[in-house]
Amino acid sequence: MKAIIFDLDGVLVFTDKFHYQAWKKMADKMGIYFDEVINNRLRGVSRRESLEIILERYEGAPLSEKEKEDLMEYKNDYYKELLKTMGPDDVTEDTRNALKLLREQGHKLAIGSSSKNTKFILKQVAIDDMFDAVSDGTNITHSKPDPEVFEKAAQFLGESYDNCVVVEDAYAGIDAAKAAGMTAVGIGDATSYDKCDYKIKSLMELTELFK
Ligand code: B16
Ligand code: MG
Repeated sequence: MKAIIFDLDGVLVFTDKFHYQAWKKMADKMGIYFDEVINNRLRGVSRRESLEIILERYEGAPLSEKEKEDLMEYKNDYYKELLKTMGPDDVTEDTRNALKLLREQGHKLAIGSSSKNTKFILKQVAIDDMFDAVSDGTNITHSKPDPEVFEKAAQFLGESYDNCVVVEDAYAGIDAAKAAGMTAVGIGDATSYDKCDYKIKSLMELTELFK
């Protein structure tokens, strides 16, 4: 039996549009140009690194550490307001059924997400009881492509890295999985990345791949 570690945003739920709206609000306040192309570069990247990417377009006086903290808080407060509009319907039937079936097949399931809002999101969409472990932005010091978030997930599960499968939508997440010596399954955007061991269109395919 395998331990299957799921990335959250872009795999189980789709919060891209909320990240975009919240970063856009912050960028507009600061007079910084921001668009969906820049937003795509933030996928799987930590909040702090996301801010630095957005600030590449900032032309004002240098910002202090405190000002940067305030900007991240401003963004996250609005992002959390948007997350409150999510509910159980924001997880597809396919995803719900796949998680249920994988558990019935005897696999251990975990989350490996860069997001510090992971537990809040899992509760909002009512899948918080489907996982044996949650490793997220609150328990790591290095974000993807560093393997730490997935290594911690494996440690929480008590599994060896080579028995773990990671399901990811971001190139940085596939790199992180391979750096940990895990099997990397790409979905969504990551299916165009040649480092994936497997590429899937739907999570239900996992129940066949790892029967
Ligand atoms: P937060 P994942 C990532 O989640 C998102 O893809 C990325 O866009 C975001 O910046 C990051 O979480 C941090 O999120 O601000 O909520 O801590 O794809 O690793 O599940
Ligand atoms: Mg993701």
